[in-house]
Amino acid sequence: MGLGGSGPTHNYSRPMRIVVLTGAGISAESGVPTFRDSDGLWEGHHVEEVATPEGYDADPVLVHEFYDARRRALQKVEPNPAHDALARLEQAVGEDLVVVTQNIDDLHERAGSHHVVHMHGELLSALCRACGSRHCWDGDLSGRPACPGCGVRELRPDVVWFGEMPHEMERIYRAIDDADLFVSVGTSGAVYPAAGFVIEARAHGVQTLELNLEPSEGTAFFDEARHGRAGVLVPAWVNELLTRL
Ligand code: BV8
Repeated sequence: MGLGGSGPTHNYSRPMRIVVLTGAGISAESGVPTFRDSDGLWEGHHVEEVATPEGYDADPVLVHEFYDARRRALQKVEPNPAHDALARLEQAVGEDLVVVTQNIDDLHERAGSHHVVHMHGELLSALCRACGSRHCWDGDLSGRPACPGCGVRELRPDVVWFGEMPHEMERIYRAIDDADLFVSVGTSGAVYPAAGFVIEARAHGVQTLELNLEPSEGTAFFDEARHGRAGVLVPAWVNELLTRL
């Protein structure tokens, strides 16, 4: 395939199936803080306080304020060239590209991507703990608004907290197992099960590529790794791929 990697090559007799996993690093250049970088989101907050069901039960106001602030900040940022490049790739290959994101922002969709799986949930959605219904939500939740479905004041951020099962795991594993290429963009590889996807891909003979500012915790498992800013690496990789497709 000439992507430099020594892994399996793709014969272009059929469309190439691609899974792209994204993390906070792809939204960093849009001004969305990452988690572990020096000024990261977890700085100042203990993960178990703001991103666990137990933390929510212990202090829902603290947790709502944490997510209300991120929801407000989201409305002040825009997609960057890395998001735009993946939307362009989707235009070229359609359903043969699936973007699996750990991010709860909506920047992939705002860039024009449609086949996006939010495995850790979405900031612009509220989940009712009483009736289980989900509602598009761009306002605050700290005021404990009533659920539009059942009227009970039990709306929580519709995000996957530590200890909770990520969304659409079967669909994700199926897409990885059937893929020709697995690309990881802007993730430190510190949080599971996402951090284990490269292993799953390798186990199914899928070519693997890391695009990240620095080597991730799982960098050794990738056939090829390119380090630098997503806003540069992703458009360059997409241009390279589109010349081949
Ligand atoms: C679960 C939503 C049961 C909320 C999040 C196995 C081993 C050890 C532990 C576990 C294990 N399995 C499960 C666990 C426990 C836990 C876990 O992984 N703990 C860790 C801390 C060890 N996992 C869970 O609890 C998960 N649930 O396991 O359920 C289960 C599941 C499946 C099957 C059976 C049972 C649920 C985890 C989800 C938690 N929710 N987010 C919110 O956002 O507030 S996690 C959250 O943190 C993000 O979604 C993301 O996943 C993670 C942050 O990671 P990144 O996105 O990678 O961000 P980070 O800042 O770390 O790194 C940024 C990277 O970008 C860096 O490398 C940097 O260099 C790079 N970068 C920066 N700028 C740029 C850049 N790259 C390119 N360009 C740039 N400009």
